[in-house]
Amino acid sequence: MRTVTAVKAALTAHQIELPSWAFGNSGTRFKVFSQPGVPRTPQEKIEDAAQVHKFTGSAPAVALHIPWDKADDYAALAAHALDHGVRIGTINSNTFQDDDYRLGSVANADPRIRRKALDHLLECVDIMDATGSADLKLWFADGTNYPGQDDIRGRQERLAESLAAVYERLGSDQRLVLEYKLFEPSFYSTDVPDWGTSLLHCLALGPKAAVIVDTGHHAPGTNIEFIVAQLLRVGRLGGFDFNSRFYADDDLMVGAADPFQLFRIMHEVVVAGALAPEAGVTFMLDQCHNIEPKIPAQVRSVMNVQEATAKALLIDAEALTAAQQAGDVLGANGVFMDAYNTDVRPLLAELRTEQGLDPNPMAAYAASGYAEKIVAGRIGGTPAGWNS
Ligand code: RM4
Ligand code: MN
Repeated sequence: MRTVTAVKAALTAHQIELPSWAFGNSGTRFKVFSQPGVPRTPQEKIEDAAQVHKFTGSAPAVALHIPWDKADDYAALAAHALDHGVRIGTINSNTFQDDDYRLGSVANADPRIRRKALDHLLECVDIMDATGSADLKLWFADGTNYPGQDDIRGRQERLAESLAAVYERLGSDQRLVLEYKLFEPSFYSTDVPDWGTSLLHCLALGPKAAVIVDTGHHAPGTNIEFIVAQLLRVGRLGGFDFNSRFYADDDLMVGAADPFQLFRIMHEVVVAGALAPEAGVTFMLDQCHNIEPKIPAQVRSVMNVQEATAKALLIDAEALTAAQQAGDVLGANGVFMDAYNTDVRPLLAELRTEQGLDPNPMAAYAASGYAEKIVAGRIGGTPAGWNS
């Protein structure tokens, strides 16, 4: 069993990456509710992300989404992040918000549109060069709505060709990470619907390609920790887009809908030794805060991940293995549940105090006055949101 010191050391090393878009306005297809004080620029999104790191000590990277975070000077944007105590992480591409992509982007039958999508992805790698980002995250809305609409195999070939061109452009320290999603916006066939399809493309590309597991992108009831274990086994888990869902891709706060599932996922990460940054698994949040205030929602999400991680680290590995090997079904499950049912909040509060942080990040952020400051100060300009 890990000592408390070892658990704290593992939690200290664990890093969570924040999505810039969580700080802008968002909503459903029915309505985007605007909140006062939301950022108007990528710089302001980074400043808000830096607040989350300031109060949790565990969120030192912020992912960008291009073109939502388009900037004239990306090296300057990276310097701005460093000035605020964070760094730019994953670069997320966007090939789903242009009229040209009605029938798809990199898998489109039209070579002109495929070229346009590829050029965008290559531009994202240029941005990574400027920001020092290691990962290019690809999620494609590509697919079809009606049987017979397009050739399913042909679309895979076109996709593979585009991916190979991006892969070719990567530097030695850069990765392509390919995210899957079972449906939406395509309703009949999606070109990268599952981890198997993503993995097949990654294997064909080479070692710098890995799969992203977005926890909201599965059919209800899917055993996500099994997928995580499988990808870790073959060294192809690039990272997570964490969020929670009750129905489809709800993008709610991670750990809100199903903290037990998050614990089971983190257990697979811990047993694979994949928690520390050197393991090459990114722990990103991909969330939208439609009705709740955004910065504290991100703070809460980071805390939820930390709580699940702490519980996973507290599993008595020797006792678990012994029970498993003895075929002791109830004993093994008991060891597992004992860890899950441990209240780790005092341990995390103690760790934060040792790190020079406030033991209660939610209260500390609320008392800091930052929320009032941005509401008063961010007047004029266009609030950031999905379409800006
Ligand atoms: C997609 C997917 C991507 C995210 C976009 C906004 O459903 O989860 O990761 O960048 O939404
Ligand atoms: Mn995602």
